[in-house]
Amino acid sequence: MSRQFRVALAGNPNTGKSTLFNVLTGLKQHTGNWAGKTVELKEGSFQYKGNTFKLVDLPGTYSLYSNSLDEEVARNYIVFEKPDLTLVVLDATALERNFNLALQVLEMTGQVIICINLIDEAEKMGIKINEKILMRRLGVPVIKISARNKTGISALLDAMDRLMSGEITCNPVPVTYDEETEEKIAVLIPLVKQLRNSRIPSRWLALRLLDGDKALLEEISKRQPSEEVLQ
Ligand SMILES: Nc1nc2c(ncn2[C@@H]2O[C@H](COP(=O)(O)OP(=O)(O)O)[C@@H](O)[C@H]2O)c(=O)[nH]1
Ligand SMILES: [Mg+2]
Repeated sequence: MSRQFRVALAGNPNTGKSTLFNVLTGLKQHTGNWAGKTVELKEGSFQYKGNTFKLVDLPGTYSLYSNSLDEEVARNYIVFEKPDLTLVVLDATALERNFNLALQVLEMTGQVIICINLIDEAEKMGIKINEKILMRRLGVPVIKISARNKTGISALLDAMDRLMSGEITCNPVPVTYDEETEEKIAVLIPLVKQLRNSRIPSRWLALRLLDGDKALLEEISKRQPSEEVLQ
């Protein structure tokens, strides 16, 4: 039976997200306004092995908190719209900086593939990336690609297909914080879980609460019936 999957593309600005989006979707794309806001999200789709993959190119951001409308739109999409899969596109020449966003996404959803893009540039600079070690340490597939040169795309499509069919699974390794933070997280998680209908990842929400993310609380209030609003 033919299935349909929603795939979000996340990453820092200039990591080649739109280039990858275009490679995957070709001409089948349109721009939609997101939830009445001014941020435009490009949407497109493609078929692979009989299944349809609907892609959304999220705004490029350095983090996914509530610092800007772009960050809120990208974060809301991942947490509330729950795509079946999120592709995190990283710049191979600036991995350390890029991993910040990757780790944030991994706290929000376990259904992730890491695409290390601009691998051609990294190779020119003599940067060697061992994706097998990264895969083991992160617990999700890591694929090296060059969106511009269209290399690694078939490996990426194969990973997407195998993840969606359940042939492979993600087991993201959680980031461990200092003892004090971990104790607070442990107190908050059971409370956060009591929220009826809450499909928001509890550890992530606990962390956001500890960070005092008021904009997120407002978003949750907007999206949940009044009696479930966090006090
Ligand atoms: N060398 C190289 N350049 C790339 C690659 N992918 C994208 N680019 C270039 O990087 C720049 C930013 O790409 P874009 O797709 O707009 O990035 P976005 O901001 O993440 O959407 C453009 O000039 C692309 O042509 C790649 O794999 N290799
Ligand atoms: Mg772009």
